[in-house]
Amino acid sequence: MKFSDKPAIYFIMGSRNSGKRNPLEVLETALKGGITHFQLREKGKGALTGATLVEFAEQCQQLCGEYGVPFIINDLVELACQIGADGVHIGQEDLAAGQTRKMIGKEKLLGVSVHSLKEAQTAVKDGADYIGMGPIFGTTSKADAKKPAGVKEILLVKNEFPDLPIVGIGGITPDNAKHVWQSGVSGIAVISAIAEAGNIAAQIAAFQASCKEGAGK
Ligand code: 3NM
Repeated sequence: MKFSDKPAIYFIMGSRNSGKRNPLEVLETALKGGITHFQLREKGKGALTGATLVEFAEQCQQLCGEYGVPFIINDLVELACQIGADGVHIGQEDLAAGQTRKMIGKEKLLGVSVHSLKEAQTAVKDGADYIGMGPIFGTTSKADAKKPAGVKEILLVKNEFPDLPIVGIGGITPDNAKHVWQSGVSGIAVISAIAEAGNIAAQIAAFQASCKEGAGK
């Protein structure tokens, strides 16, 4: 599957990222609002496991299917294969990208988080369809996030792989997203600015507007 033809607003969420709100309701509102990708990232304390996780993943998958949005699973390659997700996203500490590609076959999207040009080169060699790069700004959504790195490394990767879709991540809000788009990314990946937004639809509209602003460079 190709990553995307249009600028991606890539929403990431686990069952615990939506505060007091029902995560499935948050997801459906975000889908209605116009997110282009959804990644289920079920990590950390209180993460669902076993049959409950499978059931939650299938509910997310069903919703994404209704809105024609690719459903991507973070890290849990076997779960993605078991339920037929559209893609898998892995980090540097997860199963190696080459091995993941072998497990998921050619059709599913493979995304890899990288932090340097060297890691990007390896991800491309191993068959990544797109890469995630971050954190661009400070984030509280990932316990082991590295120091904010801005867009410097994105520019290096973009220069070497002009056609490789790159998704920026980490602390992105409608106010700072313009700078991320200006670095040439194909998309922005967001947890808290959407999952915790008071008005999710308005927040996604603001992200869409930031893309148009950033496109002028
Ligand atoms: N990965 P928020 S930063 C899941 O740097 C994730 O690879 C990151 O959440 C990386 O939009 C991050 O709330 C958290 O900052 C992004």
